[in-house]
Parts: sequence; C-alpha cells; structure tokens
Amino acid sequence: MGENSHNDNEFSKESILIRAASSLPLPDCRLPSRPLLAFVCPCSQLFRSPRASSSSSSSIYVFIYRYLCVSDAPMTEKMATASLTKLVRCVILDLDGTLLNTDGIVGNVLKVQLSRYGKQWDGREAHKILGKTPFEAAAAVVEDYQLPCSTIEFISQISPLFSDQWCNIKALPGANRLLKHLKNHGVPMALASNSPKESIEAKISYHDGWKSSFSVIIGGDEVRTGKPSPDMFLEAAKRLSMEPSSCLVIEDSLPGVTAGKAAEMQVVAVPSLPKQSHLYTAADEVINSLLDLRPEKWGLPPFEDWVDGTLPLDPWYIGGPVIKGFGRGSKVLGIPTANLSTKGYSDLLAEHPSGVYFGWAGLSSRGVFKMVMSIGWNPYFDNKEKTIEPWILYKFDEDFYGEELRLIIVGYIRPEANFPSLESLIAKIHEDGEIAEKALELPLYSSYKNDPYLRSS
Ligand code: ADP
Ligand code: RBF
Ligand code: MG
Repeated sequence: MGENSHNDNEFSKESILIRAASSLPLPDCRLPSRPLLAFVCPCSQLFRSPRASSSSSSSIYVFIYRYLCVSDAPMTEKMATASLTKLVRCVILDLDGTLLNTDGIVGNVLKVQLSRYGKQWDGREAHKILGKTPFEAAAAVVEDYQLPCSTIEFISQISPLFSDQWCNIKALPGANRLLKHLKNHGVPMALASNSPKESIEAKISYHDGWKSSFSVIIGGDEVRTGKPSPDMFLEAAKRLSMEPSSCLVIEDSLPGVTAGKAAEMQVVAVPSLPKQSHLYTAADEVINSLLDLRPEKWGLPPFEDWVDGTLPLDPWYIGGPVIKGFGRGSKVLGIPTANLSTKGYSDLLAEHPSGVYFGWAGLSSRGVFKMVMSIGWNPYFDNKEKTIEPWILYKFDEDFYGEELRLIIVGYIRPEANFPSLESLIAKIHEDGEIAEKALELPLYSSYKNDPYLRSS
C-alpha cells in the first residue's frame, strides 16, 4: 500500500465506518490511482442497515481513496476525530419548504388578502418571510405593505385562507422517498416547524404514512422561542433521547439553519428559493433538492435506488413546438438544445427542481429518440429564467424549429453546476449524454419509448 498505508490499529471502528462511507466517489472528484488505505472488514462493522447486519458473517474489501475533506494528505488523528463528529443517528426535519411545497400556497394566500387592501403581492419579497414564525411573517407583511390593520387582525384574516389550502400542498420531490428510506432503516425522525402543532398535524394528514414516520413532532407553539432560536431542535433531541451532536437537521430556510447550528447539530440546507445557496454559509452542506441528499455522508444508510448513475422518477410529460433558445451556438459546440416554451408549464417547472434529467423525445414527423436535458438557470450563464434545454441524442441533418416536440422525463442525473470553463461544461454534458444513452436501454426506462404521448401531436 506504499507510503500512504496506515496501521489498522491507528483507527477506532467508528472512524473506519465514517471513512468507508466517505470513500464513495463524489461527482467531479478525481480519484488518486492508489487508495490511501485498504483493509478487509466484516460487513457488520461497516454498515448499520439491518440487512447488512443480518449477513454479518461476510467481509468486504474497503479501499479508501478520499477523506471527507478533500485532501491527499494522510489522515491525522485530529482529522479522524473531525470525521467522527459527522456521524449522526437521527434526523430532524423542517416541514414547510423542506418536505412540503408550501411557497406557492403562501404566495397565493397573500396575493388574495393583499388585493382586498388594494395592494399587490410581490413574490420577490418571499425571502423576507421564509422560515419565520407565523407572527413574525405576518408582522413583516403588515409593515412592508403598510396595511391598516394589526398583525393579529391580519393573521385572523389569512388563517382560514391557509386552512382551505392544506389539502392542496404537494410533497416536494424526494420527500416521500427520504421519509420511507429513513423509516425502513429504523432511523428516528422528528419534525420541527415554526408552525403551530395543529397546523402541522393538519398539513401532514394529507400525506400517507407521514405522521407515523415521526417519533416526535414539535410546533412553534410548544417552545418559548421559535427558530432561529435553537430551542425547538434541542427539545426535539431531548424527546428523541439523542445528543444534539447525533442529530442531522434538514432545513430550507436561513432561520432554520441558524437554529440548527445554534443547537450544535449537523445541518444540511435545501434552499427553497432559487439562487440563494450562497447565503447558506453556516450550513454544513447545501444541496439543491432532497434528490441530492447522500445520507451516507452523515453515517446514515445510503439510498439503494440509484441505477447506473441515474435516479428513476415518476415520469412527467411536457411538449410543444420547438422555439429559438438563447442563440449561444450550442449546435456548434455539439450540444444543440431544442428549447420548449415554458408558458403554460410554470406550475410543472416550479414543481421540479433544477437539474439534469433524461428520457424520451418524440418529434412528430421524425420518430422517438433518447434525450438528456437541463432544467434551470444554467449557473454557468446565470440566466434570469428557468428554462428547459433538451439535447436529443441523435444527429440530425437540419434544424426543426416549429416542430412539435414531446418529452417524457423518466430519471434524474445530477444538480446543475457551475464550471470553470466552457470546455468543462461541455465535457460534463457529454458525460450526462453517455449516462442517459446507457440507462435508457434498461427495461425500467425503455418501456416509456412506446408511450403514445410521444407520437401524438
Ligand atoms: P438555440 O439557441 O435556438 O437553442 P441551438 O444551437 O441550441 O440553438 O440549436 C438548437 C436547434 O438545433 C434546435 O431547435 C433544433 O432545431 C436543432 N437541432 C439539431 N439537432 C438537434 C439535436 N440533436 N437536439 C436538439 N436540437 C437539435
Ligand atoms: N448549464 C449549466 O450552467 N450547468 C450545467 O450543469 C448544465 N448542465 C447541462 C446538462 C445537459 C444534459 C444539457 C443539455 C445542458 C446543460 N446545461 C448546463 C445548459 C447549457 O448551458 C445550455 O444548454 C447551453 O448553453 C445552451 O443554452
Ligand atoms: Mg437551445
């Protein structure tokens, strides 16, 4: 094993576990040709999942290429200890904006009530109320819009409007998957929201299996001060009988992240508003959506549903005539994207996180083809609007602007990213193309090729 080898005795079982977990290659990381550490280990010591422990007699080879921090330097005791602090045993989740897509509903309610005062709700102010307690959020709106009523009066006006909407709130992409996964692996979960307990219970009652997923549910009315105070998370840890350092908090709002760090917990931020991730510097990790959560980074069991670099999704459908895109000459770069108008699809687009997806493309007079696409703001170009950029994995001799294009999106590959150069962006897009090309051969995805939606116009 050469100069980077280590004596097994230098590491406790716990530190082996975290380093084994963190050895999973992350996107964009180049692995050194030789592992930093290699050893044979019984499965029972390596994994916490009940399935692995039931086959405790088997051993596996573990090759450590990379530590949690990006470094080729040998791991010191201090670093091993730092890795250890990342191991968690339970998860505390926020509700609105983290598990539930409440942002649209909040906007709709405020739009309705402000119009009664002759005012117009401006969505750009959404960040001001995100993660606040209901009282603080209402007070901010009353003040910003100079409403001729008290905060309490305003709350009593909007409360029934909100209650009418609870049944319409959708789970955010990846929320059901995450809850099921953690529940199946026996990871204790708590729900901690600034909303009153009664509203939490009402909202989650529309989602099968949610209530029973949580050992603890804490509402803003059950603690003295809501987030950003750590009270709620500390109370959740106490009721779960866990140390704060064993808790992973998942939060979409800045007050929530502040609260989680103040409680000395590990915090993953999933910002619910676009282009905000740079503000979440306090979080231990910022991800784009729950689809990008890697539980193994925190010592929790990894998801088992990724297939050859792709995550199968419930399919969704979008179509229309091909329109002119940004005119950046993508065709010249070998990645033409047949843009679709986003008009009429604003709800669908808002529902799906930005990222790289793949599926099947039908062109009315040409047939059905494999397709890989990005949805989002193209961070490299920092677009102002969320767009759909489908690259059809076929070489056409001519353009087909105006033709009817039908897409079925069947899987997810990765979040959108920024790149240091156009060359590296193009290389990554080609890599996405290869992943999609191969995955679409799998029966799991290939069956959609025959869907009549792709052939009708
Ligand atoms: P724009 O800025 O208009 O999107 P692009 O350089 O991205 O221009 O070229 C996109 C156009 O190229 C599409 O609208 C389509 O007419 C044509 N085209 C040719 N081959 C392909 C392909 N394989 N995938 C997508 N579009 C293609
Ligand atoms: N743009 C980005 O800024 N970041 C990305 O990670 C990214 N990924 C893409 C993946 C695929 C498969 C495709 C087709 C496009 C992607 N784009 C991305 C968008 C690309 O910048 C855009 O299509 C071209 O610049 C044309 O406008
Ligand atoms: Mg294009």
